Amino acid sequence: MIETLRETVHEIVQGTPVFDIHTHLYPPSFADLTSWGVDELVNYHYLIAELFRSSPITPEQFWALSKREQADVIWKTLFVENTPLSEATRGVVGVMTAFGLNPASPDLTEARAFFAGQDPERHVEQVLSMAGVSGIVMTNDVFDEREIADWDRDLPPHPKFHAVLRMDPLLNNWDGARETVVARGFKATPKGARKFLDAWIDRLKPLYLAASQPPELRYPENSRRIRMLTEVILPTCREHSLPVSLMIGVHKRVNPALRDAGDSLGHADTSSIERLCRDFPDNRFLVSMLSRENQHELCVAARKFANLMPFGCWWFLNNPSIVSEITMERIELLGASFIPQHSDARILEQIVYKWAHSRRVIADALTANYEALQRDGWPLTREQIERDVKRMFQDNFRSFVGFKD
Ligand code: RAT
Ligand code: ZN
Repeated sequence: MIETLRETVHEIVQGTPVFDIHTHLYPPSFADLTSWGVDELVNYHYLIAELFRSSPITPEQFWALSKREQADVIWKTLFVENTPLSEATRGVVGVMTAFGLNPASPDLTEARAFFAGQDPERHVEQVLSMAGVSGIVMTNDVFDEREIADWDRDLPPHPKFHAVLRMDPLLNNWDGARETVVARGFKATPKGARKFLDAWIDRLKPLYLAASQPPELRYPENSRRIRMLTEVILPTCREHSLPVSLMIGVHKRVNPALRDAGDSLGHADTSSIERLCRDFPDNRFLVSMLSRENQHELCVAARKFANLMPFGCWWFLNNPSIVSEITMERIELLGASFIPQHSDARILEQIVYKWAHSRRVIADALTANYEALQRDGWPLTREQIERDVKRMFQDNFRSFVGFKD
């Protein structure tokens, strides 16, 4: 098996459908929120951040342009005048190639015509199949007006798009959150916030509750954030038997002029996560941390607490060299008991490149560890590899959230 091990692992990893546990994608029925096509792809906020490093355009001038004009500026700067070497630019190249479009085109005319000709529903099915994705987990921010408007239209659920109740303002900005809680008919009290969450859980049927957190998250702490977490969110999760996802390490708007592209990161405190897992053994915590420096600590914390599930290589970590390093240390410390990746896609077609890139790196990391295992005398079989990959791509998440379909 040694000679063909790499090919076998790659083949299995390519062929195993993945459940994409955190995205910002929506089905076509969410008219204002669904996002696909070349103008959106090129306007990805990861690329907007890169634009200003290679063009004299100022953020103010950029934001004054129409979306189409913005895409044209980014295309000319990052793809015509420069080589698309970065992960985010390479991603656009991969998507164009996957759809048979010329990634070295001087402009976006051909790509625009191609995407304009797609039927949205059929396109979603095709993209999911190209990416090898069996299910998409959305991010449903119940403090976002557009999101609320779509849910209030009582849209029929899409069989492949699953809801997540996202609630950052409850933890990070109670003064803003209370207005929404009151507007939905609940009191601006911990009890009211709980009822607000109960009502949204009934409506969304989410797979988990989620919030992004700054690196300053500390537990225990005498703060509004920690009271909201321990007295409202964790009891609600227990009552509904849902995990909470904490995505930790974001410094919002370090450069406000860049808007969504202006966020950065910081090193967070992993021992606070350990204390939460210890003090709330009946809660389950899905945790992703943004700083590279937190990754080893998070693996060690997960060895101590089975109610902690590390997931994904998030945002600034989703680059092949870092995904490789993180996946290796996770396998070495946790075996197959973690969720290696999520796409975080904001634009539908991104799942094609994000999963292609991640699969390649995950397969290489698995190959290295299977090779070592064989060297130590283990009789490795194809069925074992299939079982491990399925566990990482599907089963760990399904059993952690209690999802069956
Ligand atoms: O990766 C991203 O696109 C970020 O802007 C965030 O959306 C982050 O993933 C989040 O969910 O907060
Ligand atoms: Zn995200």
